[in-house]
Amino acid sequence: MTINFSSNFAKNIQNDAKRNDIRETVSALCVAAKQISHICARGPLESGLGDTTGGANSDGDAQKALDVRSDEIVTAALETAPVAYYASEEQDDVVTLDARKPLAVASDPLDGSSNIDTNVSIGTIFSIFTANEDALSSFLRAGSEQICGGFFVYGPQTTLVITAGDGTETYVLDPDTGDFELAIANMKITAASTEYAINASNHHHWEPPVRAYMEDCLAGADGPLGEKYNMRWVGSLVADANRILSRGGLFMYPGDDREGYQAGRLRILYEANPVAFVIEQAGGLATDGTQRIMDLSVDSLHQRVPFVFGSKKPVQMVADYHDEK
Ligand code: AFP
Repeated sequence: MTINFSSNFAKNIQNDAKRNDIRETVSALCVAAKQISHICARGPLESGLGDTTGGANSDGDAQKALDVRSDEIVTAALETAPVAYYASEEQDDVVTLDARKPLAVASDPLDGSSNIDTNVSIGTIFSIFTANEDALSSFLRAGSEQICGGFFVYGPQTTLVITAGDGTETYVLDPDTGDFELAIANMKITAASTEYAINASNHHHWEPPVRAYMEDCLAGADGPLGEKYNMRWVGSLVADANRILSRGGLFMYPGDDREGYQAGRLRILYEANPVAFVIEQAGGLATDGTQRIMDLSVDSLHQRVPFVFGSKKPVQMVADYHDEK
């Protein structure tokens, strides 16, 4: 046993067999997360974690050693679970594990690669669907079809933030027992917040609505928004998302005019959709600036999407700035 599920977890999944399939798959992901967490905890004692392997993922990002190792660990764990197909940031195409099995899992096995060598929180993101006959169509579908989603954070604690469509929960890997224990049930994000997360170094590449909103935030209490704003940017989506779940806030990775960044940097299948699922289930909002992320069509495995999420009020305000454009 690796995780002590709450009595609430997946209780809305009427079909016992599917509920058990989800539990088995999440348990397998917990086994993988424990291994990755252990490697992260050893850090520089595990030489070369942040070294590039010479390979690149489908997006052209240089693959780091821990990216590839995490992908191998997640794949091996899912081979023990009721999972037919696996789609990963580190694999160009869908991997068929066993086409007879009922589920499909998409993952960013190691989120926040740029922070690997800096002892800053990184993580693993996952999204679970019911498998279709065909491998690819099991993933080219709207995020609203997810049956479970979440992410692990490898930080001061190793945590799991997860939803199966009936609220968002946080589990902590208890170093004394080696099991994931429920720590926070039914998480709720504050509706209002004056804290934002964006990579401000891209300011001059932003579209006018994003630039206008950010400049009004920076204008502070004497500005049009009449409040002092604060900023945080970790460079690991899982860490920024976890902070926003904990104390509210706004995250933005908008599209911009850099080569290849017209649709932002984050991938809709295994980064934006699972994070949007946990954020919405905790009472927040998640959009591409205007549209609900989980309503958007997914036309390719590594499709990028502008991503705005967090407390309802600021996310809605960003949409208003786009409407006023
Ligand atoms: P990966 O290293 O897994 O691609 O994750 C990094 C990331 O996708 C996400 O975790 C961060 O929020 C974002 O990129 C950081 O982007 P910048 O390096 O442009 O700030």
